[in-house]
Amino acid sequence: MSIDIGITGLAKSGKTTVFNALTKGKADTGSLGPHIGIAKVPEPRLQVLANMLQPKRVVSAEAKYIDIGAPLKAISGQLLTELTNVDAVINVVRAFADESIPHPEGSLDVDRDIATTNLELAFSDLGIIERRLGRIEISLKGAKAPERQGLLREQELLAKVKADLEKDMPIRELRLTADEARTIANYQFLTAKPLLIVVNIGEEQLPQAESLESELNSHYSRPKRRLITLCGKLEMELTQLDNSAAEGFRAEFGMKESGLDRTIKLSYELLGLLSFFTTASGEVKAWSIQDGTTAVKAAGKIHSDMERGFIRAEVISYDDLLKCGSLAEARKKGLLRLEGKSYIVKDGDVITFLFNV
Ligand SMILES: Nc1nc2c(ncn2[C@@H]2O[C@H](COP(=O)(O)OP(=O)(O)OP(=O)(O)O)[C@@H](O)[C@H]2O)c(=O)[nH]1
Ligand SMILES: [Mg+2]
Repeated sequence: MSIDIGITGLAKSGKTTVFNALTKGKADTGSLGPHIGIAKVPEPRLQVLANMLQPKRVVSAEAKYIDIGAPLKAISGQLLTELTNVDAVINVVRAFADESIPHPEGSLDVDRDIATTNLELAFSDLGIIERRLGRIEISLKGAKAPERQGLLREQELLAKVKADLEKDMPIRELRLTADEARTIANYQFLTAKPLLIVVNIGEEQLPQAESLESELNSHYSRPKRRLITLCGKLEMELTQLDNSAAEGFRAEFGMKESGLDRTIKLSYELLGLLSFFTTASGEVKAWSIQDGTTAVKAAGKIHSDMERGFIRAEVISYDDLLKCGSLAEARKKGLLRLEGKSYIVKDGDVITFLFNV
């Protein structure tokens, strides 16, 4: 199970270009979506572990990107389901100037376009809420006391969320009780998901990329919402080169880190994800999980049999393992801990799951 990230934005903002850059894909920018692709999650510790343990295979965690490829207000049915199932949303906003590519709104305006997409996301949620409120209304007519209570609570919560959405307040920024948050989670609302705004700049704007990013972030950075600048076109072209040539280009353009690595890392931060590693069967693998995940659930991420037949986990932190140089040495030093089902997995844990099937 990978992390799924949906790519939205206005027409001709560079969604498919950014999608290609992220997934090293070659989707035709002229073609309609949806495009679906996989990206390896950058995790420098994975290579260090591989150098030490010399496994047969090294396997990165993966993120799945979905370029919806249709305007938000036009999507429904299967495509809407696809989008509401994602874990996080990327909104591509056009900042590059190119007269040969007409902007749907007739002019470049990053703030306006961010506001427009936010409205569209909210509009999709309002549609879901209204349909549900209508159904609750009908159910209430024949409902018996216990059922009635639950329906009334849900009605009240949805009415509150609706009023906030109408005041431009996305669900991810609402203060909800744990109970309310659970109810809301069932709906997969789009404005409840972490949002990464990718401002797609032209090559000529690269020297200002950093200052533009911090200026925009001072307006747009909120809980579970962040903004980055990225030159989609250049990043897409760089994916076609080998690593050292790409590095050379980056240096020339004064780009410190690959825009793709930054995009994935930021999405991970917004989602509260961390990495753990497994080393069984000669394969060193990185996995991503939500902060706070228990050992038994982490095992389930690898295979449902491992969750069902979970016995215990043998755990060592990445740093401790590095100090020991090998798992055998770590075992000798007594640094391999035995942990049970409810152990909360920490970032960088190297884990061997013991299970029976
Ligand atoms: N000059 C310039 N052109 C770009 C940049 N990014 C994207 N483009 C071009 O803009 C056009 C639209 O890009 P796409 O990636 O297809 O945009 P999109 O949002 O997927 O477009 P639709 O799916 O048609 O709504 C393409 O011709 C791209 O090559 C950029 O940074 N600079
Ligand atoms: Mg497209």
